Amino acid sequence: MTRYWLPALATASATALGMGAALAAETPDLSDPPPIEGETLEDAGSHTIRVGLGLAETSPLYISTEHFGEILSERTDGRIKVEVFPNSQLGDDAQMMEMLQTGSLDMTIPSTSPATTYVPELAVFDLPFLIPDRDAAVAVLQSDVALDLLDEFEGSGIKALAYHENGFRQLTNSEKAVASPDDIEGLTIRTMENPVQLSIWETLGASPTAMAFGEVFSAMEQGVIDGQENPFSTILTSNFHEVQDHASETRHVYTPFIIMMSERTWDTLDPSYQELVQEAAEQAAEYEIQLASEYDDWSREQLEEHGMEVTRLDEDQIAAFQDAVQPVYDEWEDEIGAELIEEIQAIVDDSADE
Ligand code: KDG
Repeated sequence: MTRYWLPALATASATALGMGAALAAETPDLSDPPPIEGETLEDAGSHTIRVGLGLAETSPLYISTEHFGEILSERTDGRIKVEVFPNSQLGDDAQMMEMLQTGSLDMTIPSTSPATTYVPELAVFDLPFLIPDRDAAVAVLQSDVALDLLDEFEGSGIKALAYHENGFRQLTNSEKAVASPDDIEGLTIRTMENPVQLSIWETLGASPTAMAFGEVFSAMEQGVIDGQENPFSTILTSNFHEVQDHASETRHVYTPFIIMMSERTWDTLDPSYQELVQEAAEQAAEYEIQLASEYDDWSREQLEEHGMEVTRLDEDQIAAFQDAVQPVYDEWEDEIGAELIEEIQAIVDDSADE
């Protein structure tokens, strides 16, 4: 087990970026990364790969991306180096994907939600309460149906390598404890840049506004918005509890991340290196999903220790939210594709039977 401590320098840069005065300094006890196996590749040139992330240094995403770098470095005798830039330093998800297209950035790991600009069917992940638990999530992410969506990036200038977990999204706000859909009425909620996400919160009676992740902390601090929604690990590692008193365990959406590379960078790599990058992305994804699971309950407890009121919802309360957002399915079914939605639902049902 390993505990990661946050470097002082990173705290300073995060503060400058408006991510909160001090980042959470600690992580839970985390599994060590799996041993790096496989031969060292023959010399096929040297590369430095820059990866931009929206999340902080203590996030499962950052830690697994460091592991991705270690795999590449070790298997190429240091000839491939990976530099990771957290906290939206290089841009937000949408901007960083554009940078991949132009080749001004090598890699990023955005949520699927803003990536629907490139592959509209990814909006299936934005549908509320589609994925009920982590077993179902992992089954979906490993399915051919989901993996085929990664191939759809072909021709966009982006090479999509693998899914990572972001986690179940939970609502936070600065106004009141939310236990039922009625409590949402009138709240101004930040959503990811995605029309289905906006539709969820409109349907629930909120005033949603789409915003890049890097702007969320300041918007909440300045009272521009009342709340936002993200997994507990992100709420904690981005210090949202400093500006939000209430959280509700709504688990309303499970949108994964996609680890992606600029096609321009990809094309500069020798085929042996390309194969290694693909392998390392999949190994890092597996490690990240493990870390994300270790963060879940721990993050919620830490938030409570930091004084946040976390409202847990029982099955009936969750069902009330589920009923309230049904119109979102009616609105988006044709656009996303009824067949795709059914395929994902079938994978979810099968995972429950196992
Ligand atoms: O690196 C990923 C983040 O930029 C972002 O996708 C986090 O879930 C997120 C959000 O709410 O924007």
